[in-house]
Amino acid sequence: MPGARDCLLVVDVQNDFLPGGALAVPRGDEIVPAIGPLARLFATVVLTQDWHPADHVSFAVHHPGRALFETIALPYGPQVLWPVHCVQESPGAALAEGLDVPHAAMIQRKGCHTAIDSYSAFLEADRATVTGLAGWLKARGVERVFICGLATDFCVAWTAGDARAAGFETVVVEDLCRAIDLDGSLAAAWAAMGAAGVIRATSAEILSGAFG
Ligand code: VGL
Ligand code: ZN
Repeated sequence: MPGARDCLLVVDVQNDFLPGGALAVPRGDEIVPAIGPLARLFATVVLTQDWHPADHVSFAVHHPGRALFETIALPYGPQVLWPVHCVQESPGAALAEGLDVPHAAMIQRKGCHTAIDSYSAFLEADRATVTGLAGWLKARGVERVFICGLATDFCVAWTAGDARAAGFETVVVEDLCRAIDLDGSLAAAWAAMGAAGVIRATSAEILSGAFG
């Protein structure tokens, strides 16, 4: 069972990533009711919130002549162009209604800088700007991070890779994630997470105590 050194990180369970939202993740709504019961096993729970200014660099609308979901080169590297989503304080950026995690002590917002995207809850896309989450977790004695949420192949995968890089044991709760899957991005994300030493588990294994 999860203990004092464990944290559950719930990634981007926000209206815009649910069916009907601006950047809907297929079947993203299916995971929402199951997160509360899992979260009750964890004393430390962190929620993340994609939180972009309206003029954010990742929005295709700010790149005339470029198509939605196209990848462009920015000073820090490749960037997928997304629909306008998770604009600061908009209803789409709000946490999902059915997310029942009252004891979450921390909401880590990310992607707040106009010129830098951040799929990861730890390190922005320039791979230099930190959010401070690693320090927050370490100050609380967290050594192992369990991750669920949206989307498997973007914010979950980047967060998991950076959790490993920051020295945390990292477990992705695979049934409580859903993917966007652009051009093979889901398979690539699982391969990258595996190579980084990220472990996969199911919520049933964790809830039953079968996962150490
Ligand atoms: C995400 C694309 C753009 C995510 C956020 O939460 O996976 N994906 N912004
Ligand atoms: Zn975003």
